[in-house]
Amino acid sequence: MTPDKHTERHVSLSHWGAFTATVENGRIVRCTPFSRDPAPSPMLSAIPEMVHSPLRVARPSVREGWREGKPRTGHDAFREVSWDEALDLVAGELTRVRQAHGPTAVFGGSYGWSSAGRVHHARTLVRRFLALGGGFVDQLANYSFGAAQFLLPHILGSFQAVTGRATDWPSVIDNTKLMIAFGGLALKNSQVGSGGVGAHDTETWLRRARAAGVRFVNVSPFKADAPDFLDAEWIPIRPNTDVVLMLGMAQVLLSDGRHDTAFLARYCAGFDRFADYLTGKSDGTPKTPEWAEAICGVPAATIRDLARRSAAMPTFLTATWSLQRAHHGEQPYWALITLAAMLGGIGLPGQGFGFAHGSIHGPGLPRRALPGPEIAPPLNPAKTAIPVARIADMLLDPGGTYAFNGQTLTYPDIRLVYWAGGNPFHHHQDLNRLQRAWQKPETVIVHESWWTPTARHADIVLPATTTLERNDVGGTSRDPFVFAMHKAIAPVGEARNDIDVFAALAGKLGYADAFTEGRDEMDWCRLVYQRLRDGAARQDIELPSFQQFWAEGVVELPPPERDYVLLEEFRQDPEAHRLGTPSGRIEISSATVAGFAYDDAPPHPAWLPPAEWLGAPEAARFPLHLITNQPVRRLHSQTDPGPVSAAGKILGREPIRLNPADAARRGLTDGDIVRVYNARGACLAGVTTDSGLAAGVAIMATGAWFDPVPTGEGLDVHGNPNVLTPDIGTSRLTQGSSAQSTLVEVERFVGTVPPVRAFDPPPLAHAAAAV
Ligand SMILES: Nc1nc2c(c(=O)[nH]1)N[C@H]1C(S)=C(S)[C@@H](COP(=O)(O)OP(=O)(O)OC[C@H]3O[C@@H](n4cnc5c(=O)[nH]c(N)nc54)[C@H](O)[C@@H]3O)O[C@H]1N2
Ligand SMILES: Nc1nc2c(c(=O)[nH]1)N[C@H]1C(S)=C(S)[C@@H](COP(=O)(O)OP(=O)(O)OC[C@H]3O[C@@H](n4cnc5c(=O)[nH]c(N)nc54)[C@H](O)[C@@H]3O)O[C@H]1N2
Ligand SMILES: [Mo]
Repeated sequence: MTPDKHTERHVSLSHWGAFTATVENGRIVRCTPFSRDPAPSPMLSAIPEMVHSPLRVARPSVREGWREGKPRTGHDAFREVSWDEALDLVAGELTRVRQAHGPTAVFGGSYGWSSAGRVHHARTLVRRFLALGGGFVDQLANYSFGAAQFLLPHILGSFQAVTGRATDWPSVIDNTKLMIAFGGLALKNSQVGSGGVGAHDTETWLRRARAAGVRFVNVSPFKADAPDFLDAEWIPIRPNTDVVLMLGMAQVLLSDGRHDTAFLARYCAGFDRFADYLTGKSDGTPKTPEWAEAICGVPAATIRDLARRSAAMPTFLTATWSLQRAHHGEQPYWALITLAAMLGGIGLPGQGFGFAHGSIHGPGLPRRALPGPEIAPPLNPAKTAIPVARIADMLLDPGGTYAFNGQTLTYPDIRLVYWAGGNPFHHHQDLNRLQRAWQKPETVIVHESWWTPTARHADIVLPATTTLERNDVGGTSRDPFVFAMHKAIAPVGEARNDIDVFAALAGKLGYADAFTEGRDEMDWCRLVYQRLRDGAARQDIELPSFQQFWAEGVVELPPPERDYVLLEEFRQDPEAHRLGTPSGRIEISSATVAGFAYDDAPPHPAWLPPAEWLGAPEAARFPLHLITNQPVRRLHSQTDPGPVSAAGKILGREPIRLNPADAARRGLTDGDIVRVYNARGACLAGVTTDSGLAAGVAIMATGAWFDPVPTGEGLDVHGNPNVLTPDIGTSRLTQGSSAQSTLVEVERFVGTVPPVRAFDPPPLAHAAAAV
C-alpha cells in the first residue's frame, strides 16, 4: 500500500501502436493499448522498462581517447561533462570543420527511424539544424526500399507505388480470386508503421479476404510468412530467385498465348524486346519452367499451373520490400510489374500488382489521400547526398567516384559525422567494415536516449528525451488516426529534447531565430496540427480545433469515399493520365536504362545471379543462404534490452532458425549456441529448428545490439547478423542495400560462451562539474 501514490494517465504513440501511459510517482508503470486497436503489439510492454533503463544516457559524455585520436572500438570509456561544456564542444567542432573544409565535410544524413511524433522527429531535426547552419552531406532514399525508389521512376514514372499507396484491401476482398504474395504477408511486419499505428487492422482485412474466398499463395523460403488462418499454399523458393519464377510464369503465358496483347499494346512500351528474352531469341536461353526450376527450386509443373491459374481468374500480385533488399533486387520488382501487365489486370479493382502489403502497417488500409502531419526539413544548401547505404564506401574512399542512376558522382571527404535518431551499427551491412570506415572522421556526435552501439562509437554523446518526456503530435499519411502525445514524465537524468539541443547550438552558432522561428514546443504542435487541419479543410473535412484535439488526445480522419486502386486513372485514360516515363506508359524495356549501359542493370527484367546465393561458387564454402528479416519482438534495434525482446533469445543470443535436416547434418539441436560465419565476420546465435523453413536457408532477425569482442577478430557475441551481410550496392542503377544476399556456414560454438556486454553501460568517469 502506498497511500500517497500519485497516479496519472497520458495518451501517447509509438511506431508500434498508440497507448495510454500510466504514471505512478513520476515513473511509467504501464502502457495500455488504444481502445480502438483490435490487435495491439506486445512490444508496448517493453516501454516502461526502457524509459527507466540503466542504459539511459544520463549526462552529456565525451569519449576517452577522442582528442588523442584513439580508435573507436565500441568498448571505450566516457567522461561525463556539463551541458555547457558539451554544447561548446559541439559548436566548436562544427565551426572548425566547416571553416577548414566546408559544409561537405559534415555528414548529417542521420538515417534512422527515430520515434513517433512529428515535432520532435530526431532525424528531421538534425537535417533542419545542419541545413540552416550552412549545409551538410545528406543520404538519399532508405534501407527499406532503396532499389525500388530509383528503379520505379524508369518503369512507372514515379516511385509512389512502393511508398505504401497500394490497392486497398476492400478492393481485393470484393474482386480478387487469387493473391500471390512474394515474400508472404507476415503479420509481424504490420505491427509497425513509420510514425505510428492507430488500429492494427491488417489481420482483420486478411481474415475478411480469406472468408470471401480469396486463395492465397505464399512464395517464400519461410512458411510462417503467411499466417495460418489464410490456409495459404506454400511455395518454398530459393532466396533471391523470385525473378526466375516470374520469368518462368511469363514464358508460359507467352507460349500459351494467354498474355493480354491489347493491354500490352495500349498501356506498355518495350514488350517485344522482353519477349525476345523470354523466348531465348536474344540470348539463346528460353525461360521455360524447366529452366526456372533448375534455378529457383520450384517444380516446373507448379510454375505452369500458377501461370495458368493467374490467367484464368482475377489475380493480384504483391511483393514484400525484402525482395528488392538484395543484390540485383531491381529485377523481381520489374518482373512483377511485367507479369501483371501480361495478365492485363493493372488498374482494375483487385487485380494488377502492389508492394508491401506484407511489409508494414499501412499498404492496403483504406485512408483518405491526405498528407499526414509531417514536416519536411528545409533544402540543404550543400546539395550533396549519397545513396543511403553507401556510407562505408564514402568514408573509406573520399574523392573516389561511383556510378549511380546514370550519373558519375564523387564521394565527399567527411571530417565530422552527426547522428540523431538512427543506429548505423544496427542498420548497416558488414559492420566490421563499417567499424573500420568509422575511424575516418575526426569527430562523431550522436544524440541518443540509450547507450546503443552507435552511441558507444561516438566521441560526444548528448542524452535525448524519449517521447514520454515531451509534447508532440503523431500520425502518418498511412493511418487515419492522429494523436496528441502528452508529456507524461520529467526528462530522465539530464536528458534534453533534441529540438532544444539544436536550438541552443543554433544560438551559439548565430542562427537561433532561423531554427526556432520563434516557436516553443506547443507552438510547433499547434502548427503541425493546423497544417493537417488546413489540408483536411481543402477536402471539406472539418477537424476539431487544436484545443479540442489536445484535450481528447486523438482525431480520426473520415474513411475514403472509394477504394484506392493502383493505376486506376491511367487504366481509364492513359492519354489524360500519362505516366512520367519517356513513353508515358509502363516501360517493360527502358531506353533510359539501356542508355546507362550497366551490366548489372539491363534494359528489361532479367535473371542476374546475385554475388551470393545458393547457386554461387561461394556456396561450396558457405552453404546456407542467410535471410535477415525484421524482428517479431522489437522495432529494429529499439527495445532490444527490454523484456519482450529478451524473452525471444536463447541464452541471451539471437535465435538462428534452421531446417531440421541442416541442423542434424551439423550435429545441432534446439538451444545450441553456434558460431555463424563467413569471410566477413562471425556472430553467435542460438539454434531453433523449423521444418517450415526451406533447406539450405537460415533466418536471423536483425536488431540484436552489436557486441564485438574487443580483441578485434570480427566476432559479435550477441547475434547481430550485420557482421555477416555484404556491403555492396544492389546495382549501379540504384545502389540500395543488398542485405538479403548473404551466404554463411554454421558450427557449434566450442568453449566458454562469452558474456553479452552490450547491455552494460560503458565505463563512465563522473566529472565534478556535471553533478
Ligand atoms: N541485415 C539487415 N539489415 C537491415 C535490414 C534488413 O532487412 N537486414 N533492414 C534495414 C531497414 S529496412 C531499416 S529501416 C534499418 C533500420 O535502422 P534504424 O532506423 O537505424 O534502426 P532503429 O533501431 O530504429 O534506430 C533508431 C535509433 O534512434 C533512437 N531514437 C529513437 N527516438 C529518438 C529520439 O527522439 N531522439 C534521438 N536522438 N534518438 C532517438 C533509438 O534509440 C535508436 O537507437 O535497418 C536496416 N538494416
Ligand atoms: N515487427 C517488426 N515489423 C517491422 C519492422 C521491425 O523492425 N519489426 N521494420 C519495418 C521496416 S523498417 C520495414 S522496411 C519493413 C520491411 O518489410 P520486409 O522487407 O517485407 O520485411 P522482412 O521481414 O525483411 O521480409 C519479409 C519476408 O520476406 C522473406 N524473404 C526474404 N528474402 C526473400 C526472397 O529472396 N524471396 C522471397 N520470396 N521471400 C524472401 C523473409 O522470409 C521475410 O520473413 O518491415 C517493417 N515492419
Ligand atoms: Mo525499413
